[in-house]
Amino acid sequence: MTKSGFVGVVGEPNAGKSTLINWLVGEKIAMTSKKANATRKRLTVIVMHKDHQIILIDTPGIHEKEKMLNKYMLNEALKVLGDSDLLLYIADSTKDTKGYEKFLALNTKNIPHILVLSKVDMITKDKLAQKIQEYETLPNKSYHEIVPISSTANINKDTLLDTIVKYLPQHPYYFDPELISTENIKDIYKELIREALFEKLNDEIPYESDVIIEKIIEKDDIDKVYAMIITQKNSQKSMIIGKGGKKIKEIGMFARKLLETFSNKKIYLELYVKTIPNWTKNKKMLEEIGYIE
Ligand SMILES: Nc1nc2c(ncn2[C@@H]2O[C@H](COP(=O)(O)OP(=O)(O)OP(=O)(O)O)[C@@H](O)[C@H]2O)c(=O)[nH]1
Ligand SMILES: [Mg+2]
Repeated sequence: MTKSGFVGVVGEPNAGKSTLINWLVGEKIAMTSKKANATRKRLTVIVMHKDHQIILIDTPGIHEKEKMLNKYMLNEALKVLGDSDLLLYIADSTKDTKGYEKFLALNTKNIPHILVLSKVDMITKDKLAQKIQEYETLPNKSYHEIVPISSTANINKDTLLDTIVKYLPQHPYYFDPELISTENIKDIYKELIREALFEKLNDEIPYESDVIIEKIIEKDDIDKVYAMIITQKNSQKSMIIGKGGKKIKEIGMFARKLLETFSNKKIYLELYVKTIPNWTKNKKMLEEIGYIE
């Protein structure tokens, strides 16, 4: 009677997808940000619940923009729409229903989905009831259930996990139940360093920057991580470094804490910055960073 399956986590940018995944697995593994369009690539996280295995796939927010990088991001989300056993559509409860209506048009394979109303700690009970009503009265709605949650205020975690399991297929475990992710350490560290860029930099800089992990030397008690931050313009490079190296030091300290919390080890982190003009629009460069398949 074991159940196991792939659960795509989709929704608009900033809806709270990555925060929800970290909350369900109980580890800070996916990068999150108050700025939208943070996640760029799929990320697989495995959650065991009552002897069932839920394989969650984090995705970039569904949005349309012209840049090649943004097209790649949308494509990542669309692939997961087609490939999953079940979808969680994460809808920010403080926003309108338009994102969900767009999703319905994209879900052409009619993959079963649960509508997860996120951030309910930010609204009153009355507003929540009203929001649920709005979704219930949509003529073409096709979710199996609505589950209101808050990842930051820890509301309805077990209800959500039980609901996910209810719609999972019967299947033996796909992965070792000890595993929390199929990603390699390089990709996880890269994302956590990207979170530091999103946290510490403003305007277009986080969107026009990325991280390439050059080398990790793993020892029992310490990981030495050598990473390159790439950005599009020399002016952005100067901002990332900051006066007397102040900014890059802040970025490094913030990133190091995230890496240490994740790995439970001491981290030595060396960062340097390189300008690569127009890398977000350059197919070859995107491939090198791992964004185009
Ligand atoms: N108050 C509140 N804030 C939340 C909750 N969940 C997420 N957030 C905040 O919403 C913002 C976006 O969260 P993310 O998890 O990065 O959103 P996302 O859907 O992964 O965004 P993209 O990767 O850009 O598509 C962050 O500032 C989170 O702290 C919640 O339950 N309550
Ligand atoms: Mg995200």
